[in-house]
Amino acid sequence: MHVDMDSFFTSCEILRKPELKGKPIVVGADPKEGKGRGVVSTASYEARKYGIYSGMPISIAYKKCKNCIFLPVDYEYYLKISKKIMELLKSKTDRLEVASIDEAYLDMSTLKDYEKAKEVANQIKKEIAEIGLTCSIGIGPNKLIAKIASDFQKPNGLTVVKEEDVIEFLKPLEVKKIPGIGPKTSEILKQNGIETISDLQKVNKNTLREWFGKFGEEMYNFARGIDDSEIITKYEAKSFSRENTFEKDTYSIKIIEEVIDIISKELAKEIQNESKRFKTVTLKIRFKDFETHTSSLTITKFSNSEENIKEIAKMLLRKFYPFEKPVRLIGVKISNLIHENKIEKEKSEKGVKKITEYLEDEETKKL
Ligand code: TTP
Ligand code: MG
Repeated sequence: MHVDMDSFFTSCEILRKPELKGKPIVVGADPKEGKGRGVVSTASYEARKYGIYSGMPISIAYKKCKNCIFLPVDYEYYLKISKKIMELLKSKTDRLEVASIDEAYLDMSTLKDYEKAKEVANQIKKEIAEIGLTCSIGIGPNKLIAKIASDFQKPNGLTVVKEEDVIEFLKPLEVKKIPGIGPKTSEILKQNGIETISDLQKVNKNTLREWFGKFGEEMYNFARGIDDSEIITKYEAKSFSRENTFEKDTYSIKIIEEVIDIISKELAKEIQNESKRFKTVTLKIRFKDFETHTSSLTITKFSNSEENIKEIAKMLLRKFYPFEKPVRLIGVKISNLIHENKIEKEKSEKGVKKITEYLEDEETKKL
């Protein structure tokens, strides 16, 4: 199940100012009577009738509707309401993925059938209405279909697409309904005569791969409603990092390397606790005058070893040595992470023994 709030930012505004209900509202940058910079965050459904949509320059939105009510973004307030909604959704499932400030995926696979899921959806809609908001819900055999379905009858919609109806459901939809197909991709498809998902279903995999690389393959599957991505229940860190500001700015590589040793040990412990491995190490160096540089190195095998972090960070440090000015701060980040159980067997050595054998490109090899 995918739940997406309707015109979220403007609905939150109406919640605290009920007199705005039914009016064309635009939340975003200050239009400054048409001279404003920045964009529209969202428009109420009444404002959308004037052709105003998210991401549009605010100056154009102003031209389209001078009488619309323009409000600034109050992210903190929307986040507070979002948290309340997510709490409510959490009580309906063991597995909830908060996908953005106003949308979430709920695993309903323990329920007996689609009818039961529909009952839960109606209950969710009722409880959200009690808060004073509306949402649209999609139910399907996977995340992709649930998401497309939630968008199908917006606002305040509920759409159920069973496995056997997926292909027919997708056929008449425009290709841009597939997540990841934005204006650029849909333009390329259009130039090739592909406008609906039905058109897309007729293109073979190799052609899509030629046009769009790896995403082309995904597109081939998505056009058929195939998606095996899982619900991600907990926030997964994309990187781990630590930094240290020296008590006194220093020229001493010995002092800096000692800090790198400590940081590397902490990072290795952290990544090992989460059963993860990294491929990229980034060093950050800030000099006395706040001039800051970062430098990264990616190895070809995943590692979780303290020694590897140390070694790479120190190699990167050499790029800045001898220091032209005293060093104020040093930081190390490990990224490009993978969970251990997702690594193929032959790549699952604990660490990399000779780092130089695993450097990814010629430039880093020179190091
Ligand atoms: P969306 O769910 O994409 O849009 P929405 O909730 O306003 O409208 P809809 O009824 O079509 O779902 O985005 C949720 C919020 O995220 C939206 O209210 C404002 C914010 N947002 C931006 O700030 N910039 C953007 O470009 C988009 C798309 C959304
Ligand atoms: Mg929304």
